[in-house]
Amino acid sequence: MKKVLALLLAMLMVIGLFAGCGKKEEEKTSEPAESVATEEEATDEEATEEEEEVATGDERELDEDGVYVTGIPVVAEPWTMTVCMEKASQDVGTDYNTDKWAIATASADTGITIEWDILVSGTAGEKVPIMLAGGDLPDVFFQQIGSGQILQYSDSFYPIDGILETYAQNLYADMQEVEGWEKMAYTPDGHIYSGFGFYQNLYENSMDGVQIINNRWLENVGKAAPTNWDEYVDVLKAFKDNDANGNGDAADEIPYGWANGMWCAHLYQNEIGRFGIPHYQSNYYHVDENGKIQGSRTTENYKDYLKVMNEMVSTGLYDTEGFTDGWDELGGKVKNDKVGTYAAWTALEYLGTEQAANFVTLDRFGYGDYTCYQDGIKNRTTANQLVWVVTSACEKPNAAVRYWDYLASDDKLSVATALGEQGKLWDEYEDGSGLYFLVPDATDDMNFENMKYTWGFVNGCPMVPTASIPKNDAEISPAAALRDQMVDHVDEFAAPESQRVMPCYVPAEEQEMYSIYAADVENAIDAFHGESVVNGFDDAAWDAYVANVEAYGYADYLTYYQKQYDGSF
Ligand SMILES: [Ca+2]
Repeated sequence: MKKVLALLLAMLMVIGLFAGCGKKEEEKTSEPAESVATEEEATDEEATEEEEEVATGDERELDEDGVYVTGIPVVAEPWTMTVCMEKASQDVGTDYNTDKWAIATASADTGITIEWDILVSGTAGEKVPIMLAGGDLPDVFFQQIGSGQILQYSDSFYPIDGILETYAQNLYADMQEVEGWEKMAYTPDGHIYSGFGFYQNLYENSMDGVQIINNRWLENVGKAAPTNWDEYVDVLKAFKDNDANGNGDAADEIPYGWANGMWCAHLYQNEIGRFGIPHYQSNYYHVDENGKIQGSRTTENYKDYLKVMNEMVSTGLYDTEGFTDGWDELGGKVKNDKVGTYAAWTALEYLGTEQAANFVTLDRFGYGDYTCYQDGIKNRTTANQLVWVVTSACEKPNAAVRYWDYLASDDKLSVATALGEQGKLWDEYEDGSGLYFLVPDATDDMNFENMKYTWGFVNGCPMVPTASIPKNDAEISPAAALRDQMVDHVDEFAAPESQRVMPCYVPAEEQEMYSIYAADVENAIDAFHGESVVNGFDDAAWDAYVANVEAYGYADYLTYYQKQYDGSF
């Protein structure tokens, strides 16, 4: 690989194209044409060291399909490939080749034109399986293929594991940024079918709900924001017993609002962390600090959680309607100023700027002596496993791979693939210290979501490594920065990435086995949770519940996730 790189670096310097972006410039190739050489990079050690070897390096290696192994253009003769994807419903554009700056740029630079096979929004789930079953394949499926389809129709796709170090150098370098990337990338029989996509980890996505509390209510009842469980219960009682919202009715306050039908306001996901059990991706298991999958729902911690939650709900300190409430019901209560504290993405999800300003992030604290966790995973990986999947029908598969690899050659090109041209929804600080998000004024014809999906592919970009992910800058976008500040407040309580089960390929027979017991295990757990929180339980009921869940196959259920965590299917 080093030799190929040296060859390319030397060539790029000769024609004056080389410049880096992000921290991986030594590993990256095919820099975009608008880049300029800098002194620092021109004296790059690796390049100068081997420069003499490649004195004739302006003759690039061309393969038998007329595809250059490195550099641009990618093809010796213009070539057109078909790419199939579903159009996003928010995309108000008419032509991907002109609306999406990254595609226009990549096509001009690589010599490859895309003929789009666009599926109407909402139809891919039906049409792609028919295409796969009938062997009616485009050259590339873009964001349409899941890991199950890769395993089921493996002969229909082009594995890239053999060309990672040649035609897919940039994708390969990006993949290796992700801890445990092999488990995510390789199928059970040892193949890779796509580079990763989206952002390596987006800070605001480290967690879901973050608890906020109404400062005005605190002032009305003469209390400070609580910093431990006892103070918290004291504040909730003060909210309940007084006219905390100040509307003249001392009985209409809901001290803590929650809703199992609102994705970041579930009771279990937000409260179990106070009882020493980390929560991120599953309501039924967690990974301990030794990398072992543990059943969260048959522990003494969970038994304590149930007792305390029953006490909170039965005394009205926690909302009594949370099991049946959804997004709208909780939102109605919050908008009507009935809720003192709840777990939110930000207060702006329900409230206007003025009302939202009453809420502040609550400190995170545990119950009793338990270790305290915040729902979430520190800097969790958000990279997608499968994005750009080349098919076996493709006449020049290496060229199709290199087209996508070109968009991974510069992190700014990757961000532009997601969000459009620089200066629209993102830009670079003048001192070159990084990128930031922009949120322009919206119009009736073009709201913010329309902009994102019309100018870019949003999730459908080569993975943007952590160092190059645009920042939420408070001076540029206060609403986006608010979320980062909330995450900052409680991030120390989130579990580390090592306690997360990463996505991987699951063989069909394992998946089939899992489906036999999983629903029974989860249903039994959910039923006892609801019953116990609302009506309470005794030791005999607890013992019977534990035996019941085990009889349904909880041990097998946990073994399945252990294999996924270990990558040992
Ligand atoms: Ca009131």
